[in-house]
Amino acid sequence: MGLDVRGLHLGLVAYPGLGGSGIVATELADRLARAGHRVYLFATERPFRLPKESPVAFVPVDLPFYPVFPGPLYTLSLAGVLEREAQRLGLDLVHTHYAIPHAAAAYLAFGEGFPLVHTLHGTDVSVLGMDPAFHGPTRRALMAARATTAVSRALALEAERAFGIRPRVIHNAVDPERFRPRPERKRLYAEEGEWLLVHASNFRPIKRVPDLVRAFAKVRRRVRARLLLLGKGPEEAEVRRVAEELGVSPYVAFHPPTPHPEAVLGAADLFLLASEEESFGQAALEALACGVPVVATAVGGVTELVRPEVGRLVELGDLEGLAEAVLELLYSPERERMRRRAREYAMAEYHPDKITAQYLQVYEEALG
Ligand code: GMT
Repeated sequence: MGLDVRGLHLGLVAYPGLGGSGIVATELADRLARAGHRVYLFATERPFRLPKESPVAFVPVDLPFYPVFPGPLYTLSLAGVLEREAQRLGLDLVHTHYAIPHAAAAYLAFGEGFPLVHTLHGTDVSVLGMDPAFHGPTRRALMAARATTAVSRALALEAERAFGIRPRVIHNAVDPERFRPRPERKRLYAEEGEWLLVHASNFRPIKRVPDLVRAFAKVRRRVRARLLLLGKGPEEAEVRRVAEELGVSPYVAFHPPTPHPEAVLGAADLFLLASEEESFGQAALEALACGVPVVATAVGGVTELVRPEVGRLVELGDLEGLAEAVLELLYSPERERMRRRAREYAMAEYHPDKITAQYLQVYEEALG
């Protein structure tokens, strides 16, 4: 008989900002807490997507600074908080999201005797995980954990090559109540008769947002369309420059990050993603749940997410191909059917109940 995993005391560790790993951790924490578990979310600030009325308890990780330190010691501070609070709160298990430095911090706090579960999200394996400065301690921490999960098969394979571990694949979830079609909002972002193309990210170079603008300029030569870029980040100035250079800046709009991306995504005709690396593509999943088909680059876990019946995949850097795929989907006789399929697919494969049950199964095994 399985262990009774009702009423667990769980500590989740996350980055609080705009990144997908923090969103995934926060939403999982919220669902677990609403299902009756006592959930404590450890982060340097209250996570951006944690609803005010959430039953999750936020535990701040303070970053004390002493003049002798070269800077704040996040890993050590987190380890100290975890160790202290786990005892005080009677935690049964700690689950970290994004391995660097969370896995090593948890290992430092508890060693091997405590149930630790880690979820790998992307660059914690492919970029930082491979950095010689972080690889050794992260590998040791992951090897010692009771369980490690990865958000896609592509990432699990990468983790196997990088760390010699075999993570279990648990895809990310999307809430279909919240992420649903909102065509009535389209008029807020586009003019009558314009197609609305949306992208959402943290505008890091890896997201290749300037590529999107270049492809959009090709689309715009053929049809009336608007590109709405949701988020903010280091490439914003370059994106504006490219839009200006190509003469499409009047049709490229920026929307600041919002805790309610569903209000924008639900209004779109298509969602675009041109990343050079993407272990999953959470924003693309959110768009699919809104009934919005996706055109994306065929990289990493995006190839698992974007099936032909709900979108199109193009080669990285193939801007002509991207523009063609956009036009094909906008004018496809299958357009309405594809929108319905996108939503049905997201609900069937990535429903929060299904994904939460998979994490609880991992907890059960880790505790057993
Ligand atoms: O790994 C990162 O670059 C950061 C991370 C984040 O916190 O945004 O993103 C990753 O995790 C998301 C949630 O699982 C995925 O949807 C993103 O695809 C993934 N990003 C990359 O792999 C670049």
